[in-house]
Amino acid sequence: MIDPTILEAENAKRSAALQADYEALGAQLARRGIEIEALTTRAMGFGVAVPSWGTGTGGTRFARFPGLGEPRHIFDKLDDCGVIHRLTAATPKVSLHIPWDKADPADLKAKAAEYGLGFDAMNSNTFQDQPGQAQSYKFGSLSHTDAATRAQAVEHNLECIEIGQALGSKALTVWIGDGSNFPGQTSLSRQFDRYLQSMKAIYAGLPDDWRLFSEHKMYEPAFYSTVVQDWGTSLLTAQELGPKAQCLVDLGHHAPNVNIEMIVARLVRAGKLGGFHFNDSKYGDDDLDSGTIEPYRLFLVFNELVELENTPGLDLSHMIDQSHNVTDPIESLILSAGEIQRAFVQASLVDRAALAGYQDANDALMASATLRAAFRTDVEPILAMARLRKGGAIDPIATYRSSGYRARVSEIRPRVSGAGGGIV
Ligand code: LRH
Ligand code: MN
Ligand code: MN
Repeated sequence: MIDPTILEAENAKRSAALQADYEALGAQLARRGIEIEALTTRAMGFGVAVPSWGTGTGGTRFARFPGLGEPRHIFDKLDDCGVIHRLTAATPKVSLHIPWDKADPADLKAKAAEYGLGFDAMNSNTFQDQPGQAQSYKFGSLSHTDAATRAQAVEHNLECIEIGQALGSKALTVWIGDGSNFPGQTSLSRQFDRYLQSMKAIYAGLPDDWRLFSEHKMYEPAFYSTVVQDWGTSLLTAQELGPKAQCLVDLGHHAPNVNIEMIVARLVRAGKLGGFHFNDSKYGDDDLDSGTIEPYRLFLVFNELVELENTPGLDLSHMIDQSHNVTDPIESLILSAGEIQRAFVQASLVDRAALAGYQDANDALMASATLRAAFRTDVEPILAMARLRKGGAIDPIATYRSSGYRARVSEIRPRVSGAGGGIV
């Protein structure tokens, strides 16, 4: 998919500069008592999953403007994920959405294996009706007033687990759009009881080595109330279900200015943080590229994760969940994987002993300065070196552009019209 001679040539153009930058950063970090090689090893061990649905142009509810070479189906999407991993060497897994990605699991596995890809959490979809579906989700799915509709939604989730088992996935993420648009439309308490009852039925079908992630979101598509609207409801759900149930934090699913890093710390404390959907946002669930709007917030999330990384039982699924409207989705996903990895490495170089000392001494100024010293450090040479050593690209976007991949696939994949189209 990416011609190795192009990759090598692109890396050759940049390797001398990288070596010089890496040595300079190494010397600078050494003066701060930090060993650069330890950070590079950590960067090399870091991975974040790509969402299959992120490889296509998402669109908004107003319009969709497809690009060239839009993936036609899951196998094209896996090709794109293979390219992203080849260049970043940081996206070893793909997260699938069912039924969007429904195909013979053996074929999916074989295709992923071509690129050395595995599968992260499966995502169910009971927020849309599918052709031929008996019951409609217009008024909800797992929390619907009608038992047959709830049963259909439970059955779909069980099917996602079954597909995921065949693929080697180990988790199911459940996000529902259930809620209400008007005060009084639904009983807030009875609706939640129905949701819990359905989730218990899904949990009962969960294999022993699987986890069930509940993903909260403040609003949208429901605009007055949402059943799983915040981390409190998500935690309540996970606690009521049992040890295999945990919470998934999508960074875009909160009110503006909510202190997400604090939610992260609380969920780890409760033993209930299961994973992330990384993206960035300015206003709502904008699904913008990670680290492009509030990079410091992303860093602060990773600061908590690194501080708590030795918490017994902590095993996080790092996943991206983005929608791309004006960029080539492959480029956006490459960029995001790098920004997420960057936040992880920056958080890894926080002087934790100094920070704890300043915190204990109530030295607010020096404590916050300690965090910012890490955040301000340009760790790009570490990220580039990690990619190079793993066979990836020093500059993945430039290498992707010179590979001609998009032009090549656009010859095979038919042009898609966005005319008249809204959100998928
Ligand atoms: C909901 C959500 C959830 C879905 C995905 C497509 O906004 O974040 O994770 O599965 O978007
Ligand atoms: Mn999400
Ligand atoms: Mn979302």
